[in-house]
Formats: sequence, structure tokens, C-alpha cells
Amino acid sequence: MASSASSPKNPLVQFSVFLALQVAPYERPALSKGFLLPEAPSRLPSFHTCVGANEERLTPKWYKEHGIELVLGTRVKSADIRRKTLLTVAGETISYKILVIATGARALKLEEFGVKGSNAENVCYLRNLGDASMLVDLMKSRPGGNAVVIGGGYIGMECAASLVINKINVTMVFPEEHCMARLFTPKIASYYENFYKSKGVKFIKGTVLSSFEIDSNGKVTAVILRDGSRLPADMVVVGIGIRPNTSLFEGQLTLEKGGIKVNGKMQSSNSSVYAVGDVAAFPVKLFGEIRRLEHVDSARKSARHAVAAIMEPNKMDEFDYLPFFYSRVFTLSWQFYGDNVGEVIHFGDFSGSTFGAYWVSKGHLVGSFLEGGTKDEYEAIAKATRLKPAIEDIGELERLGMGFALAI
Ligand code: NAD
Ligand code: ISD
Repeated sequence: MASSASSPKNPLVQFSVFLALQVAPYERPALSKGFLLPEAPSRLPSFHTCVGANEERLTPKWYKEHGIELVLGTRVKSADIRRKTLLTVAGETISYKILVIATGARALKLEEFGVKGSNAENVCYLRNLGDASMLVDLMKSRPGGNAVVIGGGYIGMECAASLVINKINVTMVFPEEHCMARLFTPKIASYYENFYKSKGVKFIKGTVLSSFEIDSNGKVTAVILRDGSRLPADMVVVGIGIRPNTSLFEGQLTLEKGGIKVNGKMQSSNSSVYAVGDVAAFPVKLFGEIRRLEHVDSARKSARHAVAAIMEPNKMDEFDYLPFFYSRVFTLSWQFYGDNVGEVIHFGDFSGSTFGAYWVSKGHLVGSFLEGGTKDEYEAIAKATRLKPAIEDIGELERLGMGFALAI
């Protein structure tokens, strides 16, 4: 987003949004959830940006009515931060007074791990609308077929659930000992893995694929694992992580944690340039350190904060964000707040439908996880994590479980 002279709605600032995409900006969460459902799937503009904030639909008409120039199908090929210009692939030069970088991240490709075949017509990634549409078409064209899901993170888990709902047989392959290894404890992971197994999903853990078997039409027919075993496949879904899109700015702005380093106003090492969302590495006050968070909630709130800081620089406090992650699959739904470091205690009924965990570091509660909670319970764990209470007796915390957060 670049801002320069004036607009009809706001005489002081003109906002322009430049996108390589051909559609107005949208949020990704639906792509691995509602978009993949066989019945009444979500479609644009129902998951336009700001959908989570219950605001107006940000359709192209909305941008127009608000005096924001929406420039689609325009890829920026280079940036000159000193001159405050962007050069597009079409050769146009765009000048800005203030630049907001919201370039997000790209899906890691199997080729980066030495495996060829990503371009086969039945191998899907899941990062954008085109990817999700491709997966929908594949599921429709192979009813009852076999899918191999590579990766046991967010994309792997959410897509595996959607594939099952579409009556596709699923085998998940990932290198760790359990799913969602970046966040879940082995005990939490075991609950979800058992739930998935009850839906027919097979897990192959602690290994990775080494190659694809590809037929004469260029379609993958099987996935070959490192130990030589062969998994027949009608489709492959790959979710092996992302990398922030920083390349336009490398050597011009300070980078940290793989992203563009910003201060508490989301301002980069150049005061005219801001960064938000997956690409921004910002100070998380609660942890006293710079983090780069890959999540829609952080994207929404960091963007809101950057714009407020641009419009009213003297009024703005430092961004004070409580890290939040969530997922919804099948009938399950969990939320996590804070940081998953230190000692962990579990609570609740792991043989039922509501359970959780707290993380305690340096004598304070720093992270909370809850599956199957009510709105009040989720609000309670968020509040407790934000307050970072001292924990003198871990056993007592374990005994109180959900009651600890509800009493705060
Ligand atoms: P991820 O980091 O969550 O998980 C990556 C997984 O791939 C891990 O299990 C990892 O070990 C595995 N992996 C890495 N290399 C591999 C290899 N060579 N072979 C097999 N497995 C390998 O990343 P993701 O699932 O790709 O998700 C991408 C992004 O989308 C993330 O930023 C995530 O936060 C976001 N996302 C979030 C949600 C949500 O918050 N609910 C949902 C979907 C996607
Ligand atoms: O909550 C989510 C979700 O479902 C995603 O796909 O955050 C991510 C992205 O919006 C950020 O990578």
C-alpha cells in the first residue's frame, strides 16, 4: 500500500493498494477450511479482508467508495527505498510518501528440499485462491481417491480434515514425532491424531518423501518415502511451511527472524516504510522480544496499528499484541494464547471434548491452550495469559485447571 496526495474521502492522504492478484484482497483462513467443504463452501467475497472484524465487505466497490485506488494485476519488481519508488513488471514507476509492506509469505516448495514434481497437475500447495480452487477440482475429479498430505502443521491438519469430509482417503507424512510440532505437546497431539485416525486418516511420522512416481501424462501416481515405501496417490497436498516475501527490500531495510524488522509503530528501519502481517518481525511487549507471527489475527491487528500510527503518529502507543492462534477441524476447535515455552501442565478431560494446557516460564503463566471451550472460557484464558500471573504452585494450577483462568 502506498499513500501520497489526496483522495475524495480523506483530503490529507491518498491510499493505493497494489496487488499482483486479479481479485480484491481476501483473508486466507477460509481457504483451508470453509472453501474446501463439499456442501455450501465459502466463496469470495464472503472471506474478504476484515471479515473477522465484522466490518463491511471490502469489495472493489468499497475501495472505490472510500477513495482508495485498488490496482490489481500489478507485480512490483523492484523497490528503491532511498528514492521512495517502486518499479512494476510493466515498467511503471510508482512514487510514495509512505509505504506499507504487506507482502506476506510464500509456500515453501518441495524442490527446496531436493524433491522434484511440484508442477504435476495433481500436486497442490495451499496459499492462495488458485491453489484452493485446484484442490477443490482435484477432490471432485477423484471421488473416493487417495490423497497423501505432506506436512503435519496447520495446512496439513486442516486440509486432511477437509479431504476426509470430501470422502477422500488420507495418509499424512511428516518428519516430527507428532502433528503440530511447533505448538502442540505430545499429549495434545495424541488427542487430535486419535480423532483423525477415528475418521480413517493414516499417519506416517518421523520421515519425509524422497520422490514421486510420475506417469507419462505428468501425473503423480505414488509418493516414495525415504525408506523406499510407496504410497499410491491420486493427489498430493503439500504444507511444509512458508518464507516471508522480503526479497524486494533485502539490503535496504533491516531484517530479523526472516522478516522486516519494525518498531512498536510497525515502522521499519526506514521511517517512511511500515510492515505488517506475516512479513513483519515486531516487538512482542509481553515477551520482551522481536517475533514474526504467521497468523491472520496478528495480520489484522498489526495492519490496523500501522495505519493508526501513520494517521496519528503522536497519539499512538506501542503495539501490544497478545499472540493468538486457532484452528477448527471436524467438530473440534481450539485456541492458544501467548507463548509455548517453559513447563507445561495439562488439564481437563482428554478422553472427552474439553481440555487444555498452561505453560509456565520463569514463575509466570505465559501460554494457554483450550480445546472445546466456551466463549467465556476462551476469553478467560486470553485474559489470564495477558496478565502473566505469578505461579507459585504448579500442582495447584494443574488442580484448578480451567478454574484458574475463570477466577482471574
Ligand atoms: P507449518 O509450519 O504449520 O507446518 C509445516 C509442516 O511441514 C511441519 O509438520 C513440518 O515438519 C513439515 N515439513 C517440513 N518439511 C517437510 C518435508 N520435507 N516433508 C514433510 N514434511 C515437512 O506450515 P504449513 O502447515 O505449511 O502452514 C503454512 C502457513 O499457513 C503457516 O504460516 C501457518 O501459520 C498458516 N496457516 C495457519 C492456519 C491457522 O492458523 N489455523 C491454518 C492454515 C495455515
Ligand atoms: O489463521 C490463519 C489461517 O488460517 C491462515 O492461513 O492465518 C493464516 C494466514 O492468514 C497467515 O499465514
